[in-house]
Amino acid sequence: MRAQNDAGRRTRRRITAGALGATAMVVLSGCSAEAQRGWLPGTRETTNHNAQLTDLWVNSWIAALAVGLLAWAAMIWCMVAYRRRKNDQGFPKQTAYNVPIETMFTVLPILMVFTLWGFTDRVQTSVDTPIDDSPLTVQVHGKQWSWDFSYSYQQPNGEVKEAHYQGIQAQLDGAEGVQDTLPTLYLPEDVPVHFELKSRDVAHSFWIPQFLQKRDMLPGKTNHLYLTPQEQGSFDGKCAELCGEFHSEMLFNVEVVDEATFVQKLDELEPGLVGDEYNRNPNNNPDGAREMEVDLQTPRGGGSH
Ligand SMILES: [Cu+2]
Repeated sequence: MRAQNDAGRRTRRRITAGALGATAMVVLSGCSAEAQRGWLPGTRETTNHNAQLTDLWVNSWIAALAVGLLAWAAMIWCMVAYRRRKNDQGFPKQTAYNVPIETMFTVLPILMVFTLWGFTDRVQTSVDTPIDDSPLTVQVHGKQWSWDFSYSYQQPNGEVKEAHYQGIQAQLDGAEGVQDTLPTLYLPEDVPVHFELKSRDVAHSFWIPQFLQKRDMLPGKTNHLYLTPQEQGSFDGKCAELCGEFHSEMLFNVEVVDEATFVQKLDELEPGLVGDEYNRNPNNNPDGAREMEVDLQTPRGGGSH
């Protein structure tokens, strides 16, 4: 009788293990390219950072799933193995505490959090390492509710080209072709870009979803992003910080083009740069205010002299 029970249990265990293994295979191998990059937008090659950001994302999910499967299996096993059986009476054996198990429950999660933190820190440090010699610096000003782009590009022949574009608010009226009227950020393929991110008024956030990076734009502060676009094409950009009534219309286009086309586009833009002189709150920008001869003591809209 006992031998029969043992054999049955072993078979059941083998079936369970097989089913779990098959599920894991299907989930982990990923049925499609989308699944393999964790349904993130873009591809591994869109910028020089996409591959490592995708790997961090996908591997974190695999680790979470593995921990989840272990925890769920342990829970279900407890429920089944220690269920109340027919003819059971009273309470099961009551235990107050178990120091080794409770130590494990404390130490394991701490280890897991630090492991996750370690991998995140490594990728973050690599992605955010400043690059001082980018041939292209793009100063981006966020403003309610559009974008200013100022390009400073040192061409391979050493000549520096400066050009800018000042956006006006998009009018999303549902008509076709509105996207073409949005401000367009041009970037050359395979050229490292240094973005200087600023705000003219309130907190905004610079986000090109397919580039997998997003960064705050705060009044009175400059934030930085360093990346190299590696694939030509059109991408969507948007503000990712609720910044007022028309936040949802604070959109832009991104065109990654070859170097020659990029230089040609710069020639079509307004020459020179636009700086902080157009910031709405001159208190955050005393230099710009001085250039524009704004009196810092007088509130804007008020006072007369
Ligand atoms: Cu905004």
